[in-house]
Amino acid sequence: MPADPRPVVELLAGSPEILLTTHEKPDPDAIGSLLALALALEALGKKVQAACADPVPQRVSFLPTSDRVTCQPRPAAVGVIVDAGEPSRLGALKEALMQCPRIAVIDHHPKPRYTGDAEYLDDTAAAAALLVRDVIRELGAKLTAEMATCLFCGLNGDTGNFAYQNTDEQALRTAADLVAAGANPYEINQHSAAQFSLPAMHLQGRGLGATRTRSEGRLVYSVLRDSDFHETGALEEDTEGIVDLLKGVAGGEVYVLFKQAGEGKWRVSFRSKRLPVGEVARELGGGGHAVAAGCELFGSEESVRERVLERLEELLREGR
Ligand SMILES: [Mn+2]
Repeated sequence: MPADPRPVVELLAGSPEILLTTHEKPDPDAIGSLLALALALEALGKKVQAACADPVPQRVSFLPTSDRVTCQPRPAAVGVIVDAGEPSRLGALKEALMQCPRIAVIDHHPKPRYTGDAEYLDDTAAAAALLVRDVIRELGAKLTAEMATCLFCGLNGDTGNFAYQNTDEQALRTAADLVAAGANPYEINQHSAAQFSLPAMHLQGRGLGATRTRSEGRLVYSVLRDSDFHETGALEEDTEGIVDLLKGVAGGEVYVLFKQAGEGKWRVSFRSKRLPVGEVARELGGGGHAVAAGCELFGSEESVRERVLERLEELLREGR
C-alpha cells in the first residue's frame, strides 16, 4: 500500500499548537525538514516550536529561521517526529515529545518499532524532505522560497549531492520543483558542503592515513582514536563525511569507520555499495538505512573492531 500523508495532515490541520522535533546529532535533512514544516504550519496560522536536542550544525545554520531551533521545548497538543522513526532517536527531547497527547511520525528510515497516532512513513523516499514536501502540499500551504531552500538542503544532504543509490526520479523531479520555487542549488552547496575547519581537515588526514582493507580489498575500514581528536583539536562532529571518503578506495564494497568516544566506547559508521550493512548495524543495536548505518559498541579497540569486521566478512561471503 502506498504511503499516505493524509492522516498526519489531518492531525496537524486540527491542532493550533504543534511541537516539531527531529533526531539528535541532526543532519541537513533533519534540520531542513524541521524548518520547512515549521514555516508551512506557521503560514497556516499555527503556533509552532521546532526542536532538536543538539544545536544546528554550522554548515546548515545559513538556512532561513535556523536560529529558531530550540533544545528546550514545551509539550504541545500535537508532537511530530521528523526524519526519525522512534522517540529514542530524539535524545534529551524524548520526554517533551512523549508528553504531547498526540504524536505524528514523518520518516523514511526502515522498520521503525514505534507507532504514533498518525504516520507518514516511506522508506523508499530518498529524504524526509520529500515526505515533508508532500505534507506541505496536502496542508494547502504555498511552497515559499524559504521552505524550498530548507527542503532542497535536506534532499541534497541525504542523497550525497544527488550521487547516492537513493537518487531516483522522485528525488530529481522534486529537486527541480524546489528550484522552481526559489531554492538555489549552487548557494546551498556553497554553504552546506565541504566547509572544514583546520582541525577537521587534520582529522580527515588521520582517518585516511589509517585506512586498511580486508577480504581482498572488498572491506575497507579506518579507526579514529581519542588521541587523534586530542592531537588535532577536532570534535566528534568533525568525523562527518570521513566514512564516505573511504568509498574512494578502488575495489571496496563495504566501508567502516570506528570512532572512539572515550575509554572503551566506540561509534561505528557503515557504508556499502549494495550489501545491507544496515541489518548488521541493527543486529549490533544501532540503526539506519540499508547502505548507510551506524551503531555504538563498548569494549577494547581490538574486540570491537574484530566483532564488526568478522561480521562484515561474513556478509561479504554470503554476498547479500
Ligand atoms: Mn533523512
